[in-house]
Amino acid sequence: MNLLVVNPNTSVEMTAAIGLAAQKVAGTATHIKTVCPTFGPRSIEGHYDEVVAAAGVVEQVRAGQSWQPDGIIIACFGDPGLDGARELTSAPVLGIAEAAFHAASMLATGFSVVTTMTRTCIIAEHLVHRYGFERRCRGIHGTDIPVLALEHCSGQTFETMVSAAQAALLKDRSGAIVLGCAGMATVCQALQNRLGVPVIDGVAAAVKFAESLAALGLKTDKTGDYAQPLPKEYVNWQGFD
Ligand code: 5HY
Repeated sequence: MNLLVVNPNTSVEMTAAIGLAAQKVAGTATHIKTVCPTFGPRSIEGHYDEVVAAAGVVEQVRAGQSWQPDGIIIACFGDPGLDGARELTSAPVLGIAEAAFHAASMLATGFSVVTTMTRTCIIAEHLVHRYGFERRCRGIHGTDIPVLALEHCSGQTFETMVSAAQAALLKDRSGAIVLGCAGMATVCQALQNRLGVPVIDGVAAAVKFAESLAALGLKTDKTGDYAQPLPKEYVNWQGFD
């Protein structure tokens, strides 16, 4: 099967790292193609970045249709462009935050999110409510680690994540950690070894969930609000022809 992984930021290095993280867990019969938008922010660290990144996501989902993906993953913790992407295809489209929340909820009665810039915590909070995980997510914690600092995760950066996760587990009385950035995928296993609790990287979780949904022959509902976009003129945008 084919899985299209879209990194909504335009960091070539992070796109490659996300692709490796996806490939690492993919089944032998799964082909992974990892892309990023042709425009937009190098990293997504707030509402404005997300607006632009969402347009980049639908740009890449449209462009990726010729490859006939069996599943699509939006590899940014804000799940930007998720609903718009679901309108463009019948293949399952998974955001890494939604996938990670589901995985964590099957492993512990409560989980904590450890993310990057503190100002992005509100975005994760909105997603917790949007996806209905208020009873399971016990806390969302910023580390003020810039997203691009994760491209070369130093020992100090790693220890900052360990300390934040340890404090979250104690404060929230939670039993699992959700990583609040696709760029954290590379340190997921090392964190889990240090913390002694399940640590969920949304990229890996989304890949396995997408494989399962595709293997079950399950597709996105196209009878309601996820039906194909209505044909219309788009000014200075390729749009949906
Ligand atoms: C991400 N930003 O996963 C998010 C993390 C965040 O560029 N990739 C980004 O802080 O929202």
